[in-house]
Amino acid sequence: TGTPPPPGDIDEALWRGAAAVLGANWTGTYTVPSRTLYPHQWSWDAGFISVGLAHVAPDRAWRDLRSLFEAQWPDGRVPHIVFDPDVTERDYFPGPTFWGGGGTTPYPGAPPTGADGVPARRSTGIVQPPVHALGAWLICQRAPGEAAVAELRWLYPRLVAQQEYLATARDVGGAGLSAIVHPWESGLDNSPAWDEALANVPVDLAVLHRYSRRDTLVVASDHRPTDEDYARYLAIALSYRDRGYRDADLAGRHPFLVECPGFNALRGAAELALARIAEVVGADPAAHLARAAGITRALVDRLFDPETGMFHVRDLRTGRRSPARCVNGLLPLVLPDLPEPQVSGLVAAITSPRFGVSARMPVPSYDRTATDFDPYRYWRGPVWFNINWLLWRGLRTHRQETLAGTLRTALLDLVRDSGYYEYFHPDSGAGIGSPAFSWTAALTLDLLA
Ligand code: 9WN
Repeated sequence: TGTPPPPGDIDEALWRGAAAVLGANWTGTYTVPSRTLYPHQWSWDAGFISVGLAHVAPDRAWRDLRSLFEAQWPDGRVPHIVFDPDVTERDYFPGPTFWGGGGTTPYPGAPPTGADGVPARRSTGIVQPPVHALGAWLICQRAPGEAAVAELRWLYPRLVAQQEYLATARDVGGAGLSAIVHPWESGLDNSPAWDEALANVPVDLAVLHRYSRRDTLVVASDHRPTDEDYARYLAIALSYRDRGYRDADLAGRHPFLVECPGFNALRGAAELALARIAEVVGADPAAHLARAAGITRALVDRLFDPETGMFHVRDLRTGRRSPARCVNGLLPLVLPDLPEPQVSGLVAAITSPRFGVSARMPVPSYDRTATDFDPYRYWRGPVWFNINWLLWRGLRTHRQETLAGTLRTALLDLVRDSGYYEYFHPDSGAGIGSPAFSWTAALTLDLLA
């Protein structure tokens, strides 16, 4: 079928199945996360997908990232969704009309035209974790050559602008960490990490009822965020949108401003990937290395709790760190310069009954021992592939080879038994959410290779 054969002695059926999912979700210029649930391009999905495409179709991996960065805003932000003009408004909510405020210009501050002068695809005005520099670096490692260098030359200034935006406009707390302005920006939408900060956002179901959710028509509603969650998501998005997606004075007026350890750890990892890319394109890596070191320091100072041994989100409106133990609090493990006490804390958490990596099951999205742990509801319990892939890399970075090997086996068993699902039940391993999910397939390829 044109898919390159799997390297060496690996599970060929799993490899071909994963490649087929990516093939089916390819639109010609980018990959959708899922045909049924997410029919547009998502930002951090594109980063993970590029890592998998690098193994089977490197040209598509580069094209995917290009498609996303063609929709980058002049201020450097990379939108969390870039909408496909051929998909109807009914097929995903909230769609381009919501984000654009219904006006004729797509959105304030956004680029009026895209590549080659064609009208830009419309987008949201919020962002997602910046995993794209890591993706670009991994494509280049997997498929080096002149074409890769040319792609890196095109991407490098754009990746730098993305990081610059996050480091300046979004440093609302002034301590070197980026704030997210919406739970969707974290990628872990309804994680208990946001519960405290969201409690201060009033629920107005009338706003939600002006629209209609589409996700719960496709997936069981008790596997998705609640209507109360969605009412708050809309209120926060409208607050940002109605002020033109401007970041000045966020501290005084925006209802949701939180520092997330996962988001910032990935920003640090992006700076380290940019340092490697800089060497290839003839730029100076020093500033990237310095910025990465600063992010690690700020994470340790502001978000690490020595009592729990892990990282927690901080609400900038109250100054409080959330007590919830969520999987984004383990992600700083991806940082190679994380000091020893923090590495030990995270490894202890990962092996504890709260998150316990056993040979059978990868890390759940939330503390298994918490009273509100919910094995079905999205980011409040189920196992997610992208997060576990990041933890697998983090464990290897810190020479935890045995644990990394256990995690890899558990991840591959999960897809072999259940399929390339969006998320998985943390006890039975049953697939939940969308089947044929792109990042699960993409990262399966990377784990196998
Ligand atoms: C909102 C696409 C995205 C992922 C997110 C995941 C989910 C969207 C939704 O799907 O979020 O952005 O509609 O639920 O939480 O991480 O990028 O796969």
